[in-house]
Amino acid sequence: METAEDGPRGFLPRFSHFATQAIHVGQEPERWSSRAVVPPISLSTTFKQRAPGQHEGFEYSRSGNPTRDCLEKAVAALDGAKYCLAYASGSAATVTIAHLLKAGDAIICMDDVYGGTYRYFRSVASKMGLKVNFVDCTKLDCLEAAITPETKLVWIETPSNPMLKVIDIQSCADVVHKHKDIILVIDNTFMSAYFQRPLSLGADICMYSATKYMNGHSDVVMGLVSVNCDKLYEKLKFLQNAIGAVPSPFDCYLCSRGLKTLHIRMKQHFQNALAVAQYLESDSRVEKVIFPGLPSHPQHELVKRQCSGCPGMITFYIKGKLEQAVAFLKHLKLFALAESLGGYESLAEHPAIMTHAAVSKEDRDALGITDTLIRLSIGLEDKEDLLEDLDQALKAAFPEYTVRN
Ligand code: P1T
Repeated sequence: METAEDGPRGFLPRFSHFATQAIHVGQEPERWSSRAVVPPISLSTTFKQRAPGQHEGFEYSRSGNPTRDCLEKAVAALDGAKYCLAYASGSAATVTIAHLLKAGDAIICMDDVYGGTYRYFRSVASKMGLKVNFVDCTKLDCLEAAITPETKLVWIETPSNPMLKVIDIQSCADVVHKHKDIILVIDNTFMSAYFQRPLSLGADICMYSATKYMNGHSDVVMGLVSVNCDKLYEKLKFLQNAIGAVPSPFDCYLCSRGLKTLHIRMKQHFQNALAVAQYLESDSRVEKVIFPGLPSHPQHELVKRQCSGCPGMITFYIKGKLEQAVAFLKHLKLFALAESLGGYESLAEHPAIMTHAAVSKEDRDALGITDTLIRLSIGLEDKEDLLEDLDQALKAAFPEYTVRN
């Protein structure tokens, strides 16, 4: 289904030079006296100055670190951005961005977001005097109607976690930027830099939980933020140092390494996820499948216009009740029952009990995060093995059932 130049049929063409940039930008051996081809891990917390205030760009490792700098330069290139900044986690990046605001300011947040983002906005930021309004940003008129003179930030995840709603970034940017002081943030965690470039579609900030696809190996917790605006960069850089939620040099090294294969991994995640989504959609033990790469997804045409592919995230409703959902999850053998996503290994989880437990029952019901909703992160295993595992877990959940495909 892929052509070398254009990627999957009907989707946005691949971004040019992506793989070359992932492998080379920020990693030039000439940057180090040893000319090491693999960037060294710079563990020193402090850097010797020639005279007070005279240094090679690094003073203290919280304010700047050579290994972090390699990673930030590479990610900026991959996002088509001027700057990138790394933080200790995706959540730390969220908190740091929220510090751009002051008490009394208001945030509009997409109604369906990662449970931890919801928890931070609802239970923490609100205590610091920030007003937060959760809005379904797939509906532009709802977004427009929610904007008040106090609104200073619009926070969007696309596709959203866990309902995989797809939001039109360009149209949201057009609405938001009618007002000159509002910052549009796109949480690009699910798509990764490989499939979606929010800054080129009008977003002011592109952020990631790099814990997911960007690192891709489930061994680093990290956040990344890319911007083009000099002023915004200066503020976020100041906050990176002032708040101090920075990643370790070793984690920066690992994430740089993960990025080198992002383009290969994302293509395979997409292929595997498409096979799993098609399988689930045709199975009578499954109520409904949500995967933006399927024509049945309500924003399938938008995703093709906006992205060059889809990641390995699938959400589906199993038939029956909580009992069937739990039985299915308990019987999976290859898929690990675990939170998180975007690694090479396949994971399954129950959003209502796990990742989105912090979302109020009322909000969960309104969003459709029910007892029978299951989220899959499709990894890079052989797809036949994934399908076999899903099938045997479905059989265990429905022992009396005759499959009618
Ligand atoms: O876990 P952390 O690196 O702090 O990132 C938080 C975060 C931000 N944005 C999105 C879209 C996310 O999915 C996450 C973390 N999500 C999970 C742990 C999860 O299982 O959904």
